[in-house]
Amino acid sequence: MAQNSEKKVETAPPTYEADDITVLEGLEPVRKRPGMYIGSTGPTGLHHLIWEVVDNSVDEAMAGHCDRIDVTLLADGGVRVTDNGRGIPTGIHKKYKGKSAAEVVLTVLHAGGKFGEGGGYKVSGGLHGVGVSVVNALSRRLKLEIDRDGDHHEMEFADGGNPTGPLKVTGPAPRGRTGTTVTFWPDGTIFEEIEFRAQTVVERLQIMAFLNKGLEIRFVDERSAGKDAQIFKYKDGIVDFVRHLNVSKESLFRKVAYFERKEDDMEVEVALQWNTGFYESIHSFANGISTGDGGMHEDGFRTALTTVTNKYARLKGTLKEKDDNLLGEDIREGLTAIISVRLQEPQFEGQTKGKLGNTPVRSLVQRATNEKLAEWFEENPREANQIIQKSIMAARARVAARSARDLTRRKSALDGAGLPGKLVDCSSRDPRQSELFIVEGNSAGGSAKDARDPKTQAILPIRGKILNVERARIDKMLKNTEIQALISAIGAGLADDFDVSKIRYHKIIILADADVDGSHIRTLLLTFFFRQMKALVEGGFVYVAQPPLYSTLVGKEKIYLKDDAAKAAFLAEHPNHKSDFQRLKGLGEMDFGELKDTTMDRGQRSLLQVAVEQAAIADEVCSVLMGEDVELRRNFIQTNAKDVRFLDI
Ligand code: 0RA
Repeated sequence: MAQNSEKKVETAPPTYEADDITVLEGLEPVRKRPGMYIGSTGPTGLHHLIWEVVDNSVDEAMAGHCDRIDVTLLADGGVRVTDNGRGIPTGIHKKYKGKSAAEVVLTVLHAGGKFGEGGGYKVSGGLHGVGVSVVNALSRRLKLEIDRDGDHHEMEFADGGNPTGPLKVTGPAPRGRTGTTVTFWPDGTIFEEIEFRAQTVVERLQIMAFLNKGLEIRFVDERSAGKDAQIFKYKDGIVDFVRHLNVSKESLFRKVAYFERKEDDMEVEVALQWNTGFYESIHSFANGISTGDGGMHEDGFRTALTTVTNKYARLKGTLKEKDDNLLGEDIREGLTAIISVRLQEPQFEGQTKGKLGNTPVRSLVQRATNEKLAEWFEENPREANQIIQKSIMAARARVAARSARDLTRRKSALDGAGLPGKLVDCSSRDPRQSELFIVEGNSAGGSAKDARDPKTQAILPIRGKILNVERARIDKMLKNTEIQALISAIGAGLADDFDVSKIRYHKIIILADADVDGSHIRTLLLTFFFRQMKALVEGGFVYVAQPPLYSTLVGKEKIYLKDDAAKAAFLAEHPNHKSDFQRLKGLGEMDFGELKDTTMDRGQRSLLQVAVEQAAIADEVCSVLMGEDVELRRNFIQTNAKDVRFLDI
């Protein structure tokens, strides 16, 4: 801060000195405590800069003045966001004498929305909506371009928001064009790293396009050659979003239900459809910001969905007087829904600020759903009946699962520990030092048994392909012997009953081949953990190990290379390497020495080579598990990047 002021006073043109001090004071707190404004200085905070700038353009679109936004990751590390809105006002601002309104927007905290003229309500995200001045404060350079009133204006800022000169007209605007372009280069002294991740940006932009029907958002990554623009534009908004989420699933019927309701200072839009699967996938947003922990809007929706469905089922006689009501969870089985609300001052609560706290929203969504979904059921009796039939099946499975679970509990009480017969357990009873290797097939299990450290390493061989829990209800799952073995070996229950404090091992390691079959079994296991023992994944207890593809000798030492890329890298580093490369067979054919060297002995450096690319694993699971469910995928990749770890020494 003091340091900045000095630097600024030294370099700024004299006429700008006085003004600059105010500006510096204005943005100083942001540079001093970036976390307060953007959450963190890690990757999340870094990407926040883009969301902030794009949000401003989206606001302009929501006000009806803009229908196209271009986001470009530049080869030099900058980001350019262009819109075709009205352009930030360029006139001299009354309050800040001598400064253009545009300069004020870029240099004064929270100045962005202050110019919004009346008429309609201005909605802006809570965490976002801190203003583009925050982006300026955290950039080493920012360039502003405005096309307005036939002129092209430019202004630049350096080292955290210091103007390098006033806003200037540099030429005519392109034929009748209006709009704003903000290009910024994040400050490397503030952020831990300043490289943007294209996938993160793309997924977010796509969601923004879904939530703002008709808005065209284009993305280009100029950092890699030959990448075409990705264009997101959805005529039907969140209806398209629901279709997109269900694309890799089998939908129960073709139609997507949609309704909306506007009241003086808030509005809600809901789209929903069911698939033949068994999991619910409800995504909610407030002012375009994902509310991953739900909140008032979701509560209102869930309550009304349960009421409306039971009412309809009784009205039509599908549920008889003697029948119990369907539970919410029965009705939500296979449901994909988007709930998007807009309101004036959203309150984001909870630890991760992912929960909407505004109470009036609950009533709005509940009333809207009660009324409009009842209408939709009346207008679409065939679909309504399919939903109810599916809910009834879910209710039956729920009852069956309860007795199956009771049975499992009784059984394990009788069998003492109730451990599965094929588990080769370790002798330690301390979960913190115990590891469970889940190994595909009996022969691999045999080698693993010989290679292990019997004190801390347990082996559970499983038959080729376990049940795909994505396609099975819980009652069926509980009858499956491989699943039973997993549940009892891990020892902490299942689904709602899962208690992570009871797990018998703090490392649960999936050991499967690098081939297609191995990848399939790994995916099935990860799916099982993700769906039925989520706390295991979230707590970082799940690991993935994979044997390397190659070995070669360097002198007398055997070196293992994970894949073709590792082999190529090794050859590049050792151009004079003469020894042959051994292509290792699958786990089943590896002898215990090889297995020990590559996957199970933490004393050996080569252990590192079992790790496969994190992103590849995440993608593999995601594509099977979540299909195109971008939001879920993103969450999972984040969880996964942190929590599905790779054996490390
Ligand atoms: C304040 C007033 C007006 C437009 C904007 C701000 C505006 C800001 C941004 C930020 C990115 N793109 C933007 N586009 C517009 C409207 C002033 C008027 O013409 O009445």
